[in-house]
Amino acid sequence: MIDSFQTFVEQNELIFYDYFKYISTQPKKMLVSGEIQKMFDEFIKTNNNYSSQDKLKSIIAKIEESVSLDHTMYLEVRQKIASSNFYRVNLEERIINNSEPSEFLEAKEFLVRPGSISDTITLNFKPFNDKTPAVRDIKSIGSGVEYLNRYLSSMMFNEVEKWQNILFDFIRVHKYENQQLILNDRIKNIQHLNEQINIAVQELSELKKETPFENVCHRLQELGFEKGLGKDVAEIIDKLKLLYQLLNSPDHESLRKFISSIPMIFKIAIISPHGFFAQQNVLGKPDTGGQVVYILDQVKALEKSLLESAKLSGLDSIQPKIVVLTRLIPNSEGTTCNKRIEKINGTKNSWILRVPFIDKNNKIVNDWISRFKVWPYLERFAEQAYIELMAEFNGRPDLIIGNYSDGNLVSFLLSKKFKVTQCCIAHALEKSKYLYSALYWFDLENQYNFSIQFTSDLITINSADFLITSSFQEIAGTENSIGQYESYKHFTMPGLYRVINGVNPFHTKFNIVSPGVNEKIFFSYKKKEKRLSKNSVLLRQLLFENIEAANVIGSLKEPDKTPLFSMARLDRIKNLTSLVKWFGESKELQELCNLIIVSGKIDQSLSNDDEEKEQITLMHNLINKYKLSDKIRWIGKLFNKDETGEIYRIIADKKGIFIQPALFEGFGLTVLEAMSSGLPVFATKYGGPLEIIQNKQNGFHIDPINQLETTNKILDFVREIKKDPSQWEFISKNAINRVNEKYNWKLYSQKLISLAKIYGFWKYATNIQRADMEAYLDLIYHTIFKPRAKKLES
Ligand code: UDP
Ligand code: LCN
Repeated sequence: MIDSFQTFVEQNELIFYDYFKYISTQPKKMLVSGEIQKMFDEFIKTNNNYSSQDKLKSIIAKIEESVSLDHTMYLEVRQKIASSNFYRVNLEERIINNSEPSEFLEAKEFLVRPGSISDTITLNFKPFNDKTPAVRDIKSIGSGVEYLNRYLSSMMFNEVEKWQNILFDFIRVHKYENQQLILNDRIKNIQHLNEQINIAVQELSELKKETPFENVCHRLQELGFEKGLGKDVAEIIDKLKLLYQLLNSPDHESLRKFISSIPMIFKIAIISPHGFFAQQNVLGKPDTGGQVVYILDQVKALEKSLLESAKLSGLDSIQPKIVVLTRLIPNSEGTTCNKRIEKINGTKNSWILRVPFIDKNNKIVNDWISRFKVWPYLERFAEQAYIELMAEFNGRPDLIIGNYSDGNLVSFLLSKKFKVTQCCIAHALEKSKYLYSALYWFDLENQYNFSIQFTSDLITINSADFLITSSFQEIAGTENSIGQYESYKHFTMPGLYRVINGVNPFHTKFNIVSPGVNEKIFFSYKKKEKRLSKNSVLLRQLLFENIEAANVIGSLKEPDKTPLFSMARLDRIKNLTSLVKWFGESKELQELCNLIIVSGKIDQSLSNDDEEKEQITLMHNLINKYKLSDKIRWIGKLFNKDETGEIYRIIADKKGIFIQPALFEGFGLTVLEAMSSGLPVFATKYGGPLEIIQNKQNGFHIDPINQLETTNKILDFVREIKKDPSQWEFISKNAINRVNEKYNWKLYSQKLISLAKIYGFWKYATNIQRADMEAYLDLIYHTIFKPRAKKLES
């Protein structure tokens, strides 16, 4: 935007102030972007003096929120992606002034809970955020490591001596258990290191390139070098030269290359406490979905990369180890979640380690608990896990990866205790899923405990050494919508605290590293030779042939109609009940299609999750209300992954469509799975799918709030493919290509390990500077998080 908002208002004062006045006289005193734009259209319609102009509309579309209090209006204007300005408009004097986020937040507090302002403390992260490097332009958001490398190498260049010493000390720290790596203490200082590099390079250059490390290890040790530089002479020379260059004329490329090649990650702890974490029979249970799938695939890919890089460094004898730490659930509902330890299939040395929750009376908690209620148990869980991880790893891990709010909190506690690098993965930040979830936290507290969860998120976002996200929008949204992390920048929970600069989306700690799909399980429906034929027949019968089964509702009268398919946990946000309603209210959809849903359970008495129970009842009511029983198959069964893969392909055999109607989706693995199977996908435009799918090229965006538009979009496509089946083929082929090109576990794991090393170096180099932020976070943990979590248990 060329003009600043304020200037633009002043230049067009007549229309703007009249429009602001119009908004302020509406009964709703607090509005969000969509409502503000809609009101502009209404204003123009009811006011003959003005006409709508595109420029004006585009400026109004930048207003993120408005609050009207008497004759004053407060505005948050998101001028650019991830950057907001605040304004105060005096409606009587027709003046607009710059304002502060705190004033805007206080206006909201006044509206929602008058009297709470003085009880609401201010948490301000600006002083800490200002001290850390940040990318400058929007395009670089989520590519933090590239900027950090440049920043670091320029510091090294400017303060050569200081940084040579930091690097020297850093390299010398590296050990695997008791085995020293890379440098030993024969090398005393930088000058000595430079000399020894020159001697080593000169002597090694006289040998054959393929001479293995073992043949030169004695001489290298005498010179001060240890294992870990490479498997043969060629690689050792390369590495030594790179180190020499980095010490004497650093640049970002040599820094990245050298640090990424140091063998420093062998043991990884991945933390994921909530839900049922197991390898079979769990997907689709409450709180148990994409995160489990993501982590199991991630572990396999990470282990492979760790093994490859150990081999390259000449450390074949080292066996990397990955432990997924989760909760042990004694009443495990037929799963393996009551077992302490379980090997992860297809890995050499990766494990699921389960530690139970202990209550305040020191008793083990026996049953599953909703992810919204786990907070009181996490500190005790972390303490016990610390002991068990120490034993499992025979020391400390080299990297801790937290998952979702609860896993990140445990990871914060453990990384502090182990003094290791902390990586944070959100998967889905609850804050963005519910409109005004922070502002109305008080009313939602009984069900969701957002005051605890958002405090936990604030702590972990700020404590993490680096964060990885699956998409750009997760960090900073789009031109028109705010990012999931960005939503933590300024917010208020009246009566508790208001947050200023809680997160900086431009921070270099943000990196986009998208997950992939397991290619052995999710592949094109056309690859007949890879498909399991026995499985396929049974599943086809279950989906289409109306075989009686205890966990199925509906039987298809005309099984050959185009199948509209959806699969998700039966959670309110997944919005499957709206899909049933859309189907129920469109006669034409019913004429052309059947609806196939795989989700949850069909018997609500078998569920112990309140939301799932509510959704089951609603599903039944809708099916009855719209008399859908001969046009729908609702299968309430948990499938294993290979079965799920085949289900998507069977739907694709029938030229079906996958629909993902969520009100909000953090990322959306089902979208990737369906696309890689060759299904045209219609998925929500709120969240990750907006970025996965390129509208009309390899799938379609839908607005789940707009029933008519969504139904018409699906209908248009169904009509079109009836006339011209090549349209289905076109989207199907593009969908497969999109996933193949963009979402890949191998790239993911290489990138993640490289990030862990670079941020590990950065942490090492800047440890002292972080003390003030750590103290601030500790204060928040002990004075806000902990008492609130404790209260949940009493
Ligand atoms: N899933 C499944 N059965 C179900 C529901 C879901 O196997 O009944 C799997 C699905 O294949 C996907 C994951 O669970 O791998 C859901 O991931 P997604 O990211 O779409 O959503 P989440 O559940 O994590 O919010
Ligand atoms: C959790 C979610 O809700 C999904 O949107 C993600 O795809 C999944 O985790 C994996 O990150």
